[in-house]
Amino acid sequence: MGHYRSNLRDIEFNLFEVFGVDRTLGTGPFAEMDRDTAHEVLAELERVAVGPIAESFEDADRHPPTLDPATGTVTLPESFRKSFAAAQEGEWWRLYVPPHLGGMGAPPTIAWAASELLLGANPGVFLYMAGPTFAAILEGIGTPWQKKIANWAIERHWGATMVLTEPDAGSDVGAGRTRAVEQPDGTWHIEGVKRFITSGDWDIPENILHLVLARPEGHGPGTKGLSMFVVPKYLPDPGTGEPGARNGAYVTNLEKKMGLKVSTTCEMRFGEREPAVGWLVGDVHDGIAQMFRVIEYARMMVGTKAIATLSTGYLNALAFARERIQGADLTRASDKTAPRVAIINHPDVRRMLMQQKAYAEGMRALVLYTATFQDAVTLAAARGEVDDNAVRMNDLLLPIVKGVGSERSYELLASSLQVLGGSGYLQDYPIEQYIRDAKIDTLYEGTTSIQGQDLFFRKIVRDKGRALTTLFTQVQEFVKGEAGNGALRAERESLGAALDECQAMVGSMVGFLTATAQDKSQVYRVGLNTTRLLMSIGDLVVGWLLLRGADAALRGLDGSPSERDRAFYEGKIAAARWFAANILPELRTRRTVLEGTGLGLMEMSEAAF
Ligand code: ST9
Ligand code: FAD
Repeated sequence: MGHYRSNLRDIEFNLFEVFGVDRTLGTGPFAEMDRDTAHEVLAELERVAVGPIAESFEDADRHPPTLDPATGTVTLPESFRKSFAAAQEGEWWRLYVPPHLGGMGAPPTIAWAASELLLGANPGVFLYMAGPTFAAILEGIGTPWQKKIANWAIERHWGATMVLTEPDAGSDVGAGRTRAVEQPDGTWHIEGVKRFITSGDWDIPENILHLVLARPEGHGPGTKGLSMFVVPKYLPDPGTGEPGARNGAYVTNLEKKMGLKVSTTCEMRFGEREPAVGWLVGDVHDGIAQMFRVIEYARMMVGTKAIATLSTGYLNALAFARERIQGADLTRASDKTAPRVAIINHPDVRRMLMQQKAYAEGMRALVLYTATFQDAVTLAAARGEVDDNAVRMNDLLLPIVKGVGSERSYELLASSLQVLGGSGYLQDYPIEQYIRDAKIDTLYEGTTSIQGQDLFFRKIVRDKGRALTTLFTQVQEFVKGEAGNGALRAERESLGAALDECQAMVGSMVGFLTATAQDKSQVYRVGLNTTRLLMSIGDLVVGWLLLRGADAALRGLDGSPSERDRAFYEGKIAAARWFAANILPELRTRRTVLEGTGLGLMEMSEAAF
């Protein structure tokens, strides 16, 4: 058995039994993918993910890629090349591009469900698969020439990168200093140093498209002064797309990292050896908004990656807990002759396992719930309309998927390891690597601080609370409804109380913000609480989605489920009940802490730290 333990049963439970995604499968833009096809795709992908895609997970960590500084060429480990080839052979990239670019016509819900399998098995493989997705974005917003480049990128399997970060511009992208100089022929020369660029170079694709933020000469400061350029590694032949002359975008260093080692993190220098020729995307100076189209996919991907890792961490811990015999049952602890039991029988091990199960499954539901709004956006676009509500809901949920998904997964992977005792600390098991590989998820694509600020300032305040009200109204309707037919009454009450706490937290924070009209320092009271609010709304939504799952599971039990399904449904109900009883009440304390926030921490001198 390889390291990856998938949970397709729970993925499909959410898709079909909770969210009813099959209602739109096989129709409109998803005509090519009916429910049976979706099931076949996911089942086949699961087989390959657990098999050849997962195969190199450990070896590629122990034998990471290498850089030849003379040529700027990165060589990937042989084992990983095989995993990547398995993903390419299945042409899984077709899940991520629209039909007119060769896509399968999969709705985002199915695409993200598939992504969980790839990301859980071998996240590096998925990261190197960004080419078609990024090219499809370029095809949507580029000039006719750039659309041509995008089509070549898809047909010829080029790689792609997103290039924002610089030594002095991380969270503060607007501090970027990389310059863009317009040339008489309409191209641009990019000059500067970027760092931490994922997949900056690798030796499989014939070409790599870099989507680069740079500041045209004379443009203003901050993010609004940045423009986006497409800068290929090799300049393509204008007729055929065949890679021609080497362009001046080189990898000059590979970072040595804590984890996710097979995914290269590169320093890139533009315009030092040869000019780095680029084209202004769409011929418009709208770089940050254009780049956010890419960032939105990538933030969803990062949250999904983290949650996929927690899920396999939990399932590995569960398998261990069923096998490992240690100690007597607590009821017979004083009886030295009592039989020794598997550790899954110990209450504290059950507590750890249930916490992992509830969050892994609740956050999986969060990813797929978010994707239902992406489905709605796609369906509306096919009708030539904009589904404003779905756009707002997707925007609201993205920082929760990314911020909460990554923080909780990293935190709870420590619990997965803990279940294994000392064995978990060894490289004989995959969990120490899961922890190392998942830490990055709280950092890149905007740290958790950035996600918390994005949620409050942009997705709540700037949105005038519209999407949040829609979300809270849905939760409230569930609380007041008949879900579970009496069986979930206490849990719905607990959810109702948690909703009240979240509403009060948002109200207090809006109050702090309003008070800045008299006293600017009041904004610190907001800043001291944005992460708390992010995590709290995350818990509320996870609790609600788990209860929706429990409601669906109760319906499943009403039929005549197989023995396996009966246990599955009982597990769904137990997880939702546990979360409502053990996690949701914590929101009361968080609200009290939030309301009592003073300015002491900000007034304290730096020296006193
Ligand atoms: C990185 C890459 O870390 C890591 C991994 C790479 C993986 C690549 C592979 C991915 C594969 C994906 C495949 C998926 C396929 C699956 C498909 C399945 C269907 N939303 O607030 P302001 C815009 S890369 C939208 O004033 P500041 C907006 O245009 C590095 N737009 O910000 C706005 O203008 P306006 C990642 C947003 O103070 C403008 O920005 N680095 C949003 O100037 C200015 O906004 C980071 O993420 C949003 N949420 O700048 C940086 N927010 O207001 C993190 C802003 O007029 N730092 N805009 O609309 C930040 O995000 C900062 O808050 C900041 C601040 C830079 C935005
Ligand atoms: P900083 O911005 O210096 O942050 C340091 C700390 O300060 C963090 O805790 C942060 O939350 C906090 N902080 C900073 N500003 C604020 C604020 N205003 N309010 C509150 N707290 C704040 N970038 C790319 O462009 N392309 C890539 O492909 C890419 N891949 C990456 C791969 C890896 C492995 C890594 C490590 C990074 C990658 N990045 C990439 C860069 C990544 O997006 C940045 O590291 C990230 O945005 C944070 O920037 P920073 O590291 O400079 O940290």
